[in-house]
Amino acid sequence: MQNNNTEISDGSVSAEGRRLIEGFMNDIIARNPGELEFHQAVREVAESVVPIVEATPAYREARILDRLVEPERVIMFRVPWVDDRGGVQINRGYRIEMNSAIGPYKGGVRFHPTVTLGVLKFLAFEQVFKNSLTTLALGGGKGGSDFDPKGKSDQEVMRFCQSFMNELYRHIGPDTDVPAGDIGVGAREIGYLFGQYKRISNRFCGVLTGKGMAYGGSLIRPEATGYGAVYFAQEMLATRDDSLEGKMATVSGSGNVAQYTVEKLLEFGAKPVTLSDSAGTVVDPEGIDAEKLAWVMELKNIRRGRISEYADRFRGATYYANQRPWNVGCDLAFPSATQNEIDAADARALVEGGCMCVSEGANMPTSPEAADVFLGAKILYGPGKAANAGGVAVSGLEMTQNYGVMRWPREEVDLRLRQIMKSIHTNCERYGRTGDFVNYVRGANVAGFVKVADAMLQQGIV
Ligand code: NDP
Ligand code: 2IT
Repeated sequence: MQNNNTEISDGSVSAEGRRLIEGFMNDIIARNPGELEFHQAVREVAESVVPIVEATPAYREARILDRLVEPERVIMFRVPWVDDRGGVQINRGYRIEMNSAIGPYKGGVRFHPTVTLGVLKFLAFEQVFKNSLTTLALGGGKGGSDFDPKGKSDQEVMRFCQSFMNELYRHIGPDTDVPAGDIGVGAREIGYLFGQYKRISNRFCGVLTGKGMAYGGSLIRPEATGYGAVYFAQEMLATRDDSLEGKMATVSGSGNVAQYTVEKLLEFGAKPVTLSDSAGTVVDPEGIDAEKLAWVMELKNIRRGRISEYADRFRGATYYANQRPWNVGCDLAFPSATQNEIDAADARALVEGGCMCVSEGANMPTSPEAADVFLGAKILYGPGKAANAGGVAVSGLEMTQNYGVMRWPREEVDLRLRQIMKSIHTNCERYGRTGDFVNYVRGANVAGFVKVADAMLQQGIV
């Protein structure tokens, strides 16, 4: 790691570095008013990479960082659809094509009422660094809508997806932009989106990932994000000669990422004790075992019910309305719901409750103040752009299989996923280690940045 007048020897930023970061952030805030999550994501990266930029004249002169924070393209569109009662509904659709320096735009689509331009810009920005870390040729993008699939019939979801694709199709393609799932977008929605793309374009191709196994999907893609977050925790624990075996784990969310996090934790002999949704948390001191997990998967993926029902079904479990899982004492925490779901008080409760390792399945679940608590306590803290990169990595493997018109067996995809998570960990260590502590936040930001920055330099001012 370079030493210069913006950085001091323990890797922290000097007074001069801080002045540069504040100037940069003032500009970001003025140019992107009201986009709080975007400001937050950019600041975290700037804190890590400004010293590198200042020490590398070529980056500075080519204004790499100023270009990285400006999306290459933002598409916003009207999504009109007709509900089951014949009423006209209007939502807003988006696709942020953030950076294509190292590959086609790649990233999920989120359907949730909290979706705004600023939320999607933060997610697209994170995706650029995450995708760079995967070692694959994937640029960064994100899309979505303020549509809420909750309480909608399958027919309504289908009509919405078709209308969304009626505009999106002209902007995407297997070598330009390849969307996938995220919150509110799973196998059902990807199926409807793919069907409509194929119908309009008359092409059958790998334009989306997370596809069903019957039409070009990859084995292990549904599991990949959760499995990857657990593999990343395993790598972090190994640096302290420790393992997952016998550890008590809190998990938030109860969707795709949370479910497969629990599945992999069980395989490694850990004991997951919580799940949650936006209404509350369920705590099961006896542990969520394979049978209970199968019930949760049926509840969430088929019946589309609420996690509160778990406590009605399983004796010994308790449901806490409007609570998050972070007050439950644990060894490991896997935030797997949404952004900013751990605040400073939650982080302190985790550390005081004995938590030694946090592996983020969700994107930016930890507030900046909470991240400071984890870093200050020197626990193992794997930020989302490293820890949850397994999902997009297996999306990249799905693209490879589609290009080759082939399918790898489950064991092969899982092995590649493990290798990718291991290499992400090694890369974070390389840029984040100071003495015997690894700052994975800095490691992930710098490792992700350097590859994209070098590609941008080589491609000229575009
Ligand atoms: P799902 O839609 O399958 O599940 C989302 C879960 O999070 C639900 O339990 C949901 O509860 C909860 N949740 C959503 N919004 C909120 C909120 N505002 N407050 C509290 N809880 C909330 O999504 P995923 O599991 O796919 O995504 C979870 C996280 O993982 C997101 O941050 C996503 O960006 C990230 N991620 C996902 C990847 C993937 O491959 N799917 C890859 C990498 C990261 P409720 O039902 O009440 O809304
Ligand atoms: O945040 C993410 O990395 C995702 N939602 C998955 C993106 C993808 O293209 O698989």
